[in-house]
Amino acid sequence: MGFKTDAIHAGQEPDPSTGAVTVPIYQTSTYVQEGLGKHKGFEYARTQNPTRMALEKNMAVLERGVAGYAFASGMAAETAITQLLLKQGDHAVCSDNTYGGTFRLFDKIVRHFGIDFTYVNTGDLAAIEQSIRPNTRMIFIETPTNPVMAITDIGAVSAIAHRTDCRVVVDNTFMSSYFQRPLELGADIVVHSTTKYLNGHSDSVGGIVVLKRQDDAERLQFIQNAAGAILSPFDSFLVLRGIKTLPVRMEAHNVNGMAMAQYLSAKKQVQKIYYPGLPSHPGHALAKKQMSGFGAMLAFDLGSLDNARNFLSRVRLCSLAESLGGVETLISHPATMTHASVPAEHRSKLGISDGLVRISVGIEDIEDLIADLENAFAAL
Ligand code: P1T
Repeated sequence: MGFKTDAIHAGQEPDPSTGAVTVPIYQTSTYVQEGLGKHKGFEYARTQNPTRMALEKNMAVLERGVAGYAFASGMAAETAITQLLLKQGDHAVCSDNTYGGTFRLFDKIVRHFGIDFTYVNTGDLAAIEQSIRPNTRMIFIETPTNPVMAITDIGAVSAIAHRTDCRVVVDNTFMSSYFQRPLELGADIVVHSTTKYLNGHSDSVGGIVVLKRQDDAERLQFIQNAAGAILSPFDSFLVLRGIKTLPVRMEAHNVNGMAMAQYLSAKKQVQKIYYPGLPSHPGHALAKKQMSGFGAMLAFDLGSLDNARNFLSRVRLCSLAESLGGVETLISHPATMTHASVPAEHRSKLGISDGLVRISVGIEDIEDLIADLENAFAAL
């Protein structure tokens, strides 16, 4: 089936007891058993829940994996991946530019279990080769990165990793499965914060992991149940519903993202702009090759904290808020918000300056968004 058909139907059958077209919210913690060892495959809702399992099957199809597992947040999903791939004495390589919370998880929690991390520019393949050790078990990449939209070649990194017993994990949150499918490009595991484009309406927090290897899938299913950070039935329902319109939303985001990038490129107050759809972006050619759209995340540098503060204090239609990927436009200041946990020195090396503003362009009328920003630019 085509992607749009799968987005609506994969993993979902009319409810067997009523014929309900939409997968119901199975809001139950347990299931009655007919006798000892006699049940319909459902014992306890941490282990099995039909609403969550429909979402998991749907995402396994959309990402072309063997199975998917849904978690209580994007961070819970990433935590489960570290539990799957890493043990004491192992080493992992990670993009030096990821969502700040990913760095915080690895640096402030996972590292304390005796696991060593090397942070590299994963756009630099030679740097990746050099960072690999005999005990490297995971390369974690985010592409495009949050917030400066740097692009990593998923196929090339996978080819390097697979010379040894090392898995490639791709955080696909920014592109969603609609514009980029890492498993098809060679990666082993894909993770999303479903909080963003998959759900798409800024009303649920969740995460999902899709795996290519059956052995990894079986182990992650065990971890999901044993560690227990499952997505709730209601949140599963919301994400499943959101995914039905993922293709149409992403197309609309893409159009607005490009229009916004072109508008910002022409503003004299913008010192630098980061959007992979612009030919001036260093990752443009690679982005064109491995993604089928450029999305609607972009960042731009206003030169100073004062400029960023003044600008952000004047937006009205665009909401000053963390998060991204909803139908409404959100605008944020990475240095003090999403990336505050990244050391200042490291931030400035990556381009996350005090003047950097990030925008998640929604699907409102672009003229209204531009009018809102015009008013904010007038303060600078
Ligand atoms: O917030 P949560 O659902 O736990 O997802 C974490 C996460 C993982 N990966 C990426 C690329 C992300 O952007 C996020 C969360 N990001 C934000 C909250 C933000 O505003 O960037």
